[in-house]
Amino acid sequence: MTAINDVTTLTRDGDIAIVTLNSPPVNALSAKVREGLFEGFKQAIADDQAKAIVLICEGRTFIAGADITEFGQAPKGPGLHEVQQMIEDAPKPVVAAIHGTALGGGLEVALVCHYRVAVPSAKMGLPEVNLGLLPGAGGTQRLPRVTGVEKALEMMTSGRHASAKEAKESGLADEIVEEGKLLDGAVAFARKAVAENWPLVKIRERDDKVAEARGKPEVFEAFRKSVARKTRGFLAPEYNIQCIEAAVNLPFDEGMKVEAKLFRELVTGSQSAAQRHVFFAERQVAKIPDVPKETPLIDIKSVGIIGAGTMGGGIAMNFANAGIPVTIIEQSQDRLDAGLGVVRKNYENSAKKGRFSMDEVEKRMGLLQGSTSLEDLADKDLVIEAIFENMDVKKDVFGKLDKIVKQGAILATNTSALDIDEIATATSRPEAVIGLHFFSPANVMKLLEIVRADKTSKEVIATSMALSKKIGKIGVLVGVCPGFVGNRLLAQRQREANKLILEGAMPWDVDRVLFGFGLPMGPFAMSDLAGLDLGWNKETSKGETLRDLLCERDRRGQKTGAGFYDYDENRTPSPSKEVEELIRQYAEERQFQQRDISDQEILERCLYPMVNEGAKILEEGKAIRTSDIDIVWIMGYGWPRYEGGPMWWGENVVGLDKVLAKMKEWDAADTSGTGVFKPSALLEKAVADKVSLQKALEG
Ligand code: 3H9
Repeated sequence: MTAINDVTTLTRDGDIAIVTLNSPPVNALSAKVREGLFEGFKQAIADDQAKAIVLICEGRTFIAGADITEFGQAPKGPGLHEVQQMIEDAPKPVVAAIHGTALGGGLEVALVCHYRVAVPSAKMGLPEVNLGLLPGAGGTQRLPRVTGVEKALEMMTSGRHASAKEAKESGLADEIVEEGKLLDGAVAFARKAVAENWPLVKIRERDDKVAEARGKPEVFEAFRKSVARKTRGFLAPEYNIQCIEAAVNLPFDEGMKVEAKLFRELVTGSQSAAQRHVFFAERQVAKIPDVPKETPLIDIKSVGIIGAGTMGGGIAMNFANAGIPVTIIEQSQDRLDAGLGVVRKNYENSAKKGRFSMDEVEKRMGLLQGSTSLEDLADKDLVIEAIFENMDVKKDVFGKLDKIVKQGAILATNTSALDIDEIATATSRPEAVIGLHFFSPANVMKLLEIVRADKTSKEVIATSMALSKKIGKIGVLVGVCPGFVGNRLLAQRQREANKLILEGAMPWDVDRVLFGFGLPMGPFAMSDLAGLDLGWNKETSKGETLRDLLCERDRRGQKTGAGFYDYDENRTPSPSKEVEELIRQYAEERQFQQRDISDQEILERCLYPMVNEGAKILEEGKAIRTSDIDIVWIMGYGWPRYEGGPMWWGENVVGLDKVLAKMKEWDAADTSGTGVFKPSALLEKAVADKVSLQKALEG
């Protein structure tokens, strides 16, 4: 055995050389790995006794891509293209042996090998698009030459990982070998290639699959249309498509030039920087400084949920989907039946859309039990209260749970607004109490705010974080404060949006600007969708707010065909003359000066206060790090990933100094006496010290 460097070894099994990489955690193509590959292959090629070469990785996976932490740094060591050329031009067969995930640059290395074998559990993909990139090591030119254009388009614009089975069917893998016997299988395959004198396949020389799409621009146009909605605002999907067009229409080397040019543009651009930030933010968020990884977890084998309304039913589905039995409690059998009926309908709709079978519907429904007695929660490991927002009622429920539910269980509330420390006082075990704030629809939305109260134990926090992963959510640990993190930021935007329409902007102006920024919809379209009469009552309406006035005219949102907007029978919105007049009159009566408001001002007024509020949340210790706030808004509110989240955007796209200057300007001009624009002390400190918010926070 020869140690090439500390991440690469070269060995020989008879006449087969084996280059092995071992660079945890994911064998990413760092300078060291590239150097190991370069030297390892050089020596294996020079070894006359080696008739073929196998490339294999140790640890949990084959190469999972370029080392993302190296982007933006000066290049060191041999370039990836150089390594690839040596492999592709090797005068003896090279076989990639794939387990885990061959992703991005990892798959691109496998694609310059002459053959690929994989175990059944292996996955392959080019997920660069999710980092705002395109495969920059020949993947855009080679993948379509293997799989054909349509599959390549779909895989590269979605970043999806294909299974080994699919890879075999599409030609990405040449053979599937027995799980756990990858090395033996790959060596046997290589030996066969030598014995039978198989050709040294260079994918770059293949033309048949791309030729099929030549002269058919409609293939690309149709594809662009099909992904337009999903990819709105993102640069990378379109750039990936252009590279595949180049693969079809240009010779290989020319296609490579297009790939290199577009890759450079993306990797130096702000979208990819933001999306790479989100990649690491998603992984950071699980790390809680004072809750070590070794913290013991409570085994959650059964769950109780109080409330079979929209929220309770949606929450229950998450656990049933993960195979965990749930008991749902309601006050009456009628409500229970109605709630479970809605859950069943949801599952049946999913089955109709082909997501799973009708048997699966029954299996999941079989995990859901209803009851009208809290006593049935006695033996549950986790109980989640999901009833309406009333402190007295919640405290009453928690007092009862304290007496009924076994010791050691977690008592959680799904409140989105109330003080969890106060709820915990209703029990004799505040260490067991935590907030699990699901977002609606709870079975769909990825975000879970995990709200740590003063006395919540580390075990309860660690278990909640682990559980969020198990049910397919991204859990973000936050502290108790009004609105927690997500809604606290939202309230800033909502307040300014409401003011802007009294100062001269129209609801559709505000919505257009925020939609254009990349959010899924603006605040007024959102209100119309949710229903303006949420919490509004005809009998008690005082006609004081715009909402009162709209509801009194039966403009209660999409469901009544009118709200801030007019809606046609397809629920397509259009600006409403009636609403415009109503707003102008309302503003006039309250002596608001109406003026022209620029799109830029709308954007700044709606979003800068969110950045300022995020900084306040950090200084109060209600979120652990700036990137956690970004994750809340990306996962829970649709902040565009290519803008990195509100804190990233404020810091890297706008500039903290600019945000601070505006906050000061608005604060000085504000006569309301509410201090809503008061700059955060942390923001002031970061700007004064010329450091990031995170740095300012850490000291
Ligand atoms: C590319 O290849 C560009 C080329 O086309 C062009 C070149 C010219 N680099 O996710 P996990 C870290 S772009 C650096 O928790 P899992 C990760 O941060 C790349 N670090 O594990 C984490 O660190 P920590 C295309 C990386 O088992 C640890 O590894 N490839 C990289 O749930 C474990 O990760 C991709 O986009 C990396 N490439 O999932 C694949 N990848 O422990 C990106 C991971 O300190 N990676 N880390 O928090 C993944 O999708 C998942 O990590 C993977 C494993 C599926 C591999």
